[in-house]
Amino acid sequence: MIFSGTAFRRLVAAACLVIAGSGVAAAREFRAADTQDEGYPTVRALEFMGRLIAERSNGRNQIRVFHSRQLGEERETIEQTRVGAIDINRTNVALIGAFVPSVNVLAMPFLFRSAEHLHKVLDGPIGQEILASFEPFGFVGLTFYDSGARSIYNSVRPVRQLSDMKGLKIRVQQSQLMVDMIRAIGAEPLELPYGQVGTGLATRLIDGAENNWPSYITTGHYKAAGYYTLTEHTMSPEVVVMSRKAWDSLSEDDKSVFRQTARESNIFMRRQWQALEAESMKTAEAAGIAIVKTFDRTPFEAAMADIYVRASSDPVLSRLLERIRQVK
Ligand code: GTR
Repeated sequence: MIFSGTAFRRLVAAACLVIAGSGVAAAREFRAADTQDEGYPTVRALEFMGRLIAERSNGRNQIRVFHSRQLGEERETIEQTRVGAIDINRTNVALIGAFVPSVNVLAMPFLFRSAEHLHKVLDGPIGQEILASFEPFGFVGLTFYDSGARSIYNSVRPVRQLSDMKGLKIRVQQSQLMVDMIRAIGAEPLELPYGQVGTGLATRLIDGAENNWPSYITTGHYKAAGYYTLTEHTMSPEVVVMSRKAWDSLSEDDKSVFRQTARESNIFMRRQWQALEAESMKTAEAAGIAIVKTFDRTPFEAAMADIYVRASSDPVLSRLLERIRQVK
């Protein structure tokens, strides 16, 4: 059927009247970015948060999750979130540390004694203060998500001692702190976006990378880099932030719904994380990955001393470090 210009305009006007008359408020869609793939716990947690928000606003607010780097690589999505082009972002603290300096404290090497220690810090006043520290930089910190501990993997040799790191080209996240860490232990760091690590391994641009068990497995990196050493050199968690622009447009009631549902999504995420870590380790074992579990970690820790010396010259960072260590 072909309408004349006038007839088409009348039709549109009539349709608008019907919608307006129905009293249904237009739903608002918030775009959320996550570099991980569909089904990864962070993506599922954002979707969970979205469902709660939709329910609690009677469908008025909707979250649309763009996983698998659909909105770009992590660093770009952080920039876009800062200017308000993306509303919500789930990122690793190591990356957003380039924009919000005090957040870097959570990525410091060998800082947390265990996942329990990390959780106590994140769930307590220090975690709250760090989330609040995002605001002057264009973000609102909503909650943290688990990311386990990061360890080094490569395709060249099993790393059993510090000297085995020498000369290995190791991909790191786009983060100065991560560059410093890998350099400190004698390897050559190379900053690459997450989406390029697979190709980097395949083309031998890099010899390896470092990540937690679930990322090592879900990306398929384990197929190209079969030596995994449990260095557990950092426990940098994930964080969910909202752009200040989107945040400022929310009513006070909506703000508290976003904060509350983000916290609930954190609990939801934690329940899945440990199981997935264990399952991923089993997948690696079944695939014949050479996992180096028992080795002397002390020289790795000692090699990071300069990073701590530099951090302690920053009064804010050094006070935070001291308080984190005191958390029992
Ligand atoms: C993952 C993290 C991603 C990304 C990635 C990386 O553990 O969930 O957000 O930062 O590491 O190494 O780039």
